[in-house]
Amino acid sequence: MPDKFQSFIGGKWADSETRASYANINPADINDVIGRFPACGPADVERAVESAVKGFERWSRVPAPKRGEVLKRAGDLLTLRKDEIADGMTREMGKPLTETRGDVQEAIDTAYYAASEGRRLFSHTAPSELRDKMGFAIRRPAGVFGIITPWNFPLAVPSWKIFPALCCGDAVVWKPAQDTPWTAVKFVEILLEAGLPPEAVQLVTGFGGEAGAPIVSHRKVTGVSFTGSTAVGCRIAAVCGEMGKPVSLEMGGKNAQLVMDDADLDLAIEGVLWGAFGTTGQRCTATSRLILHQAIHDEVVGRLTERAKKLKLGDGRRKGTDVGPLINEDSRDKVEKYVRIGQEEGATMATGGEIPSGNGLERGWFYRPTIFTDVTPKMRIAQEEIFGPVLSVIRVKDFDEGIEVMNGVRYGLSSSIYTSDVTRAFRAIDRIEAGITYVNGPTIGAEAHFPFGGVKDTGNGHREGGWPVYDFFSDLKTVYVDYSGKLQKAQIDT
Ligand code: UN1
Repeated sequence: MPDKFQSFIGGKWADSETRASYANINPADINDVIGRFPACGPADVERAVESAVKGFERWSRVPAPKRGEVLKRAGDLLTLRKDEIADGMTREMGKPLTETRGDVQEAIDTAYYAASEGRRLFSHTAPSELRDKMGFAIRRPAGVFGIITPWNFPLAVPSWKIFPALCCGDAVVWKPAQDTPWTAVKFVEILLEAGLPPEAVQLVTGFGGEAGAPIVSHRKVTGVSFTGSTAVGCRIAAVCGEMGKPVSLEMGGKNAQLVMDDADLDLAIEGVLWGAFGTTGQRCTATSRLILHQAIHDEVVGRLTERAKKLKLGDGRRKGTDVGPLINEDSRDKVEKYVRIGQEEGATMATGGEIPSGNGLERGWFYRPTIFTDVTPKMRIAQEEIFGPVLSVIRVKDFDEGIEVMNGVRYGLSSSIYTSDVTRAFRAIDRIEAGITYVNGPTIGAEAHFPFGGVKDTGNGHREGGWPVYDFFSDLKTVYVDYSGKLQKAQIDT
């Protein structure tokens, strides 16, 4: 019998009202069932939101520095349990242990950042235009937030949302991806152990249609923060738009690394291997296009292909594994579909393009790191997000064409340029249409205390990470105090 896990609703661990549950499976070995988790539905969401409203009343009255102390303890507990959580996270979503340890570390960093923000939560003040009058804005808790998160960073991405929300005094109703409920259970356990009032966090496991959608449309849910696909994000935004709710969206990417003729090629090759095939290419920041200056194109392709062939596929919990499996069958099918599309479009497959077997690989959703060359900018494999270990290489004649190709997609999350020319580097920073640009580093590796997010179809103007996210999760109240003892009229008593 597989282990049975529960959601956390109404201040206690609970099954779904309908008792429906689903199996959570190790993507590196589909015979390994991690456990059964509640498949929650609208009735569970109703209970969760009602309870979160009470949690908000209580938590929002705790002084912000004290809220920060709870988050500090959560960071300490994550630090103590880093290896255990990384191990379980790899088991449930596949990326190698070094990466899941990084995922936990990102949550720890975010916890400590949020903890210290409890003693700031700065806002604005400015001199009044009138005598004997003062004006300032104060930051206030905003309400109950719906948090909907993906499986590729099962702890880091939720922590980017949940810690700042809690720091601001909000309560959260969290629907984690159906593929990574185990990590979510661990996160909630830690929040409770750290001293969070139970009703301030609600964990609703299950599927988007049944468990996610009712959170988004619930009238007592103040706002929604979502990371996932552009298609789902836009549907969520439509509902929030109708209801006048704030919504923060972090969506698709088609990130490129541009390598110029003056680049350090060793560095550029290391960078693209990590950016394209780390997390099996399943990051919204993953490098899925490599734009090469024609002068170094053949050399980079030759050396990169050799290196990619040597990447070791396997169970992420086994030592020496470079690349884990895809998250599930649908994701691998999608990768296979795009590889076929690439071939039909006339791109050349330099390596990969197959499902591996042997050494137990047939038990998981593995796919060989794949590189397409002779890709032209309008091909679907150069335009659409694949979310897997597939890299499209595009040759350009110069810097201007490189930037044009880089910008010629609907997304704008991350980007990278390798060059030793400082002028080119700054021109690239200026001209690349993306929320993040790396110089001489791959497209992945965002740090917890910097703004994170994208332009164009990647986002809707909000940022996570760093300080901007605190704007999203709090309200501003502007206060005017007139101590003149008479009626003063702004704009009229000039
Ligand atoms: C994501 O893929 O959704 O910069 C987040 C990075 C990580 C976060 C990725 N720190 O690649």
